[in-house]
Amino acid sequence: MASPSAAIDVDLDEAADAAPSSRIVRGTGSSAAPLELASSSDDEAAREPAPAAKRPRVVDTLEALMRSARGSGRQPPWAACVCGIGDTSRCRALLTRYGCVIFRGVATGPECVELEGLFWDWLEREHPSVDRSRPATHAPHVFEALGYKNTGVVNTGSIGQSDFLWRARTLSRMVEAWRTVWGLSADERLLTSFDGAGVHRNPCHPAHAGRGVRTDQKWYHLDQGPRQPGFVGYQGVLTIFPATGKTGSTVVCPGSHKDHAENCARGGKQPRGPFVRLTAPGDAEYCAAKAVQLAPLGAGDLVVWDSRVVHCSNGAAADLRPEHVREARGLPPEAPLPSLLRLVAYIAMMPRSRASARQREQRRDAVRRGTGSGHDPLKVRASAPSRHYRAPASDDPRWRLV
Ligand SMILES: O=C(O)CCC(=O)C(=O)O
Repeated sequence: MASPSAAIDVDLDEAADAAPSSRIVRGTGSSAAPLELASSSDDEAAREPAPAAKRPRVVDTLEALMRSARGSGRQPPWAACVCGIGDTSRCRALLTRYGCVIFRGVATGPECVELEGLFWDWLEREHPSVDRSRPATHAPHVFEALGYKNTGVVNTGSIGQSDFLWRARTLSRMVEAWRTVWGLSADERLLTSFDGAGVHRNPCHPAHAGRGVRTDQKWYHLDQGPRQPGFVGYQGVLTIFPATGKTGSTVVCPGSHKDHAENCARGGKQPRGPFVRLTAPGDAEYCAAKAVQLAPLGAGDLVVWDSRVVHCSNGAAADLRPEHVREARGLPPEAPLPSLLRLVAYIAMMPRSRASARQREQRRDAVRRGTGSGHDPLKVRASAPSRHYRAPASDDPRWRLV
């Protein structure tokens, strides 16, 4: 098994990567510091490390972070795996090393505002008792029926074919980011998952306080089981609101893709399907030693990880206070609190050439009928479609990703 620190042995300009979201340079990839991997036999993209005296090494900082986080019950924020869109060699190096990568500003600020509006359009149509401007209507009986109440994952009401998800998938920088992940040329086509969304309400909001809206943390898992050894694909999360260590974010164990077989088997686990919970003896220790929150993230940042990476999401910290929320969202001290703390779109793409003719037809059928998929674009699901669902017109751009 790789030691926790071995997976983090990289020299980066941390100031750029760990910058609060308000200071993150958008859209240019310029916050991606040069990647200087320490030489190691399993790093195809390894380069010579920089002289040790020139810069602090992230391995030291990360070990210090993990030490200081120990006992806090919360994974330390870490965002050193930033890559610019189009930088395929850095992306390959980060994915090889950590199994995860962050693209900043895949959606612009106005696009995030539009995406949030599309989410509310979907929610108000599916649940007419909800009014986006009246947080008292964002009630437990509605939100708990959207999918998994413990994690905030939404998978009902044809969300996977909603305008919200499709707008996010068809953003030009989204497609370019996924091209970067796969190292595709401009003429190679991608296809997308029909996955859902994640939504967390704000436990500090007066309408939600005391109503048990805080979602779980440490639900460590894999979405790729032992029957699929080796590389299969990637998963992704587009965050619509800025995220900090306090508000909650995606949690990953960097480098854990290298331990996939052990993670599937540790403690006598015998998982049958792709979903593997890390709750067996020894799992908690493994995750505690390695897990970080990918934070801070700005609105519109995309996180992508290898499906063999152990991951989960974090709900709000137990000590989250209104000022933490306002600070994360760039709101003045007297501003009303937002009802939602987190809104994310799950998006996984892969080269179209990986789908068989039969899988492509199943995917077209899913779009016609309004059914979705999980993280794997090749496995459509026979979920009940929304009665409000209407298939897109034959010239709709979304068909290009089907
Ligand atoms: O919401 C997240 O950041 C992660 C969600 C997740 O773990 C999953 O959908 O498998």
